[in-house]
Amino acid sequence: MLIQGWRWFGPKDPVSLDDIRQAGAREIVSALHDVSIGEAWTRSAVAERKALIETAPAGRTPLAWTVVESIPIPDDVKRLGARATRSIDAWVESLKAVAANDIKIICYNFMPVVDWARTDLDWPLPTGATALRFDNDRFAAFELHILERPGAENDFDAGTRARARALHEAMGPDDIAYLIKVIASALPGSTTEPLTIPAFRERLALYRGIGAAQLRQHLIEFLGIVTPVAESLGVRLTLHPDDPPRPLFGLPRVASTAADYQALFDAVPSPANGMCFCTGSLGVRPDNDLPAMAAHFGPRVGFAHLRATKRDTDGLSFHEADHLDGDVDMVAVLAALLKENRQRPVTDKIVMRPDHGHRMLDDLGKTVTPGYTGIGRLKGLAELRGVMTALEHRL
Ligand code: DNO
Repeated sequence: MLIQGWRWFGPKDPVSLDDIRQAGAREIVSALHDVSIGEAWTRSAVAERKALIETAPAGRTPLAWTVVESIPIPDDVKRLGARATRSIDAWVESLKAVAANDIKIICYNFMPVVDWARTDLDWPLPTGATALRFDNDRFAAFELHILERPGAENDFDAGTRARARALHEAMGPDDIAYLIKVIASALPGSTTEPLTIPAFRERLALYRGIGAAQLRQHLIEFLGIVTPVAESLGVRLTLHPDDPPRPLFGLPRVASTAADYQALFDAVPSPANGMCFCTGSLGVRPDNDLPAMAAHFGPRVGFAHLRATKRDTDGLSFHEADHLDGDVDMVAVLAALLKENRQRPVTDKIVMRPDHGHRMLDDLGKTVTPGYTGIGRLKGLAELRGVMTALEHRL
């Protein structure tokens, strides 16, 4: 079995550690979310959080903090590569603080300006539950009529532009404020800062002239510096794919396809250069063959985010479906990951977590962290555990 993990946002998370125990997960994925982006984590702060997670009340199932998601990579590293020395030094300090506390998997991403992006956090499903969604027409409305990004008109076809205009004209101030909040103000767990529209424009301007080749080069330079440290500490760095896996806001993205990952592994072969296999992100592209990628990159996978997205007919919009009901062949992906996992020593098993659950049942009336509901993820984990159990069962 893959190790069953669960993302926990710390003491303010409405999902408690007992909820996680009851969902059946045993390993915690977390971060020091209160530390500002770019500031080094201290060993004592990591130790304190670890103690909070791992000190179980008498008789309770123990939990272990084994994955950090994420140590954010500041903007200047993406823009300047190895020249961003202060930010990289701070990142390495954080990496050392994490390793000193015996946490061996670190997840990070290299998306410029925005981390994961959606346009709707409570998109109604026919069952009465709600899901996260990326609607390309609403996204175009934001780009063209709210952010008013120069050049955005070239990124959308005439039909999309017309629909975006009509959508924008029908929006009231609250709808516009909601869209800005969802797109620009950093979704839960994001490794980027919340931005107002003027700040967003300034941030985008800083990337003028940086194309995919340069962004990739900067990532390679960063990895060239941090992987030897990670390797010496026995830590695996796992790069999360772009979400969605294509350029947004005219900015390049370099962790969207098999070719992207292959280029990084070829350039930096260190075993510390690993992958976070996120089926929900990679699965948005029809040209990503996920079972083949899981088989091919298996040895690089340290961590897996398992969820399923379903594309609309435009091929660009999608919503988050039930964990076994999206475009991805989850059973085939799990079969490939389990095959890899069986060959690994007990100290190096793949940790998975159920990603983004629906908002359903009692969570409909409660405060939730979008995507990170207790009940929706519990349902997802139960389904994934069922598949893993069946695949591991020798008849
Ligand atoms: C969203 C998450 C991302 C992820 C980072 C990894 O739900 O998967 O925010 O944590 O991109 O660095």
